[in-house]
Amino acid sequence: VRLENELRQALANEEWRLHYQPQVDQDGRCIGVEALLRWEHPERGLVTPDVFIHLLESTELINPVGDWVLETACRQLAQWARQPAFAKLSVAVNVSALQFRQVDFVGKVEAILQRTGAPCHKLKLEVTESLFVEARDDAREKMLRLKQHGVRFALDDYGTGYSSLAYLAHLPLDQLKIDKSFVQQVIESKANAAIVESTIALAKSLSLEVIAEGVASDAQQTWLLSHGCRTYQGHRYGQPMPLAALETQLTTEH
Ligand code: G
Ligand code: G
Ligand code: MN
Ligand code: NA
Repeated sequence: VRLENELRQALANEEWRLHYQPQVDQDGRCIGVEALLRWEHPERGLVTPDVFIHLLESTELINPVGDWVLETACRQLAQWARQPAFAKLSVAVNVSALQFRQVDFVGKVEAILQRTGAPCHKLKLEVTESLFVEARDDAREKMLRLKQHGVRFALDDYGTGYSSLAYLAHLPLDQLKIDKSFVQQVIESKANAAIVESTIALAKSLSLEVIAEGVASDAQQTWLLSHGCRTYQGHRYGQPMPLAALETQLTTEH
């Protein structure tokens, strides 16, 4: 209960932060980032989402906090669009199913895009399979409305949920994100290698982009590249980090 009350105060106290994790191409060039929510607690320090996301969801605080995340990410996107060194970056934002199911979700995103002036085609929304368990047609309709502006969609944590090939074909997705639990064992485990391989093939046959998450070593990248996956995210390229650290990394890399 104490944590819940503190979460209720966190927005007013300006304790939310976004960290950014690089997403790179096969040459290691950063092509985008994933925005990841952090809570800067006055006593606990920096708190990661595994501690609080489920509480945000069960209290519906996920909606105002999710609005803050989208607004902050889009403001950053608009700012990067004006700087040649960062203009090509896309920003991926996690959207929980509850947030997506708000009646006015599409209108909210449209208003944020307009207010911030963010380039719509650089915004990628990461959704999970849980979104499609119920109200799949509603989800599809909302996605199509946002896609008219150029907003893109990634399916996060692919393979860990209620994967059904039916919804993959039915939904207007742009990218599959192979979950880190498979990628981390891709060298050691034949089963995980088979899952990753078939996911890459599936993405290709559905004309979806594919990104591997949780890439931690050169050997994993080499394996992924040789199996046709050319976009990566993981500690090999950088942890989630504050804005200043990301900008420093990107400007000193080349
Ligand atoms: O950054 P970290 O790996 O600790 O994040 C753990 C999980 O928390 C992520 O996989 C993601 O699903 C979730 N998460 C991170 N940031 C956000 C956010 O802004 N909104 C939502 N809904 N989930 C997030
Ligand atoms: O939204 P999603 O669950 O995909 O968020 C990605 C999470 O994975 C973030 O919490 C991030 O901190 C974590 N992560 C990113 N790269 C790596 C990695 O290389 N190894 C591990 N263990 N975790 C990672
Ligand atoms: Mn994600
Ligand atoms: Na994931």
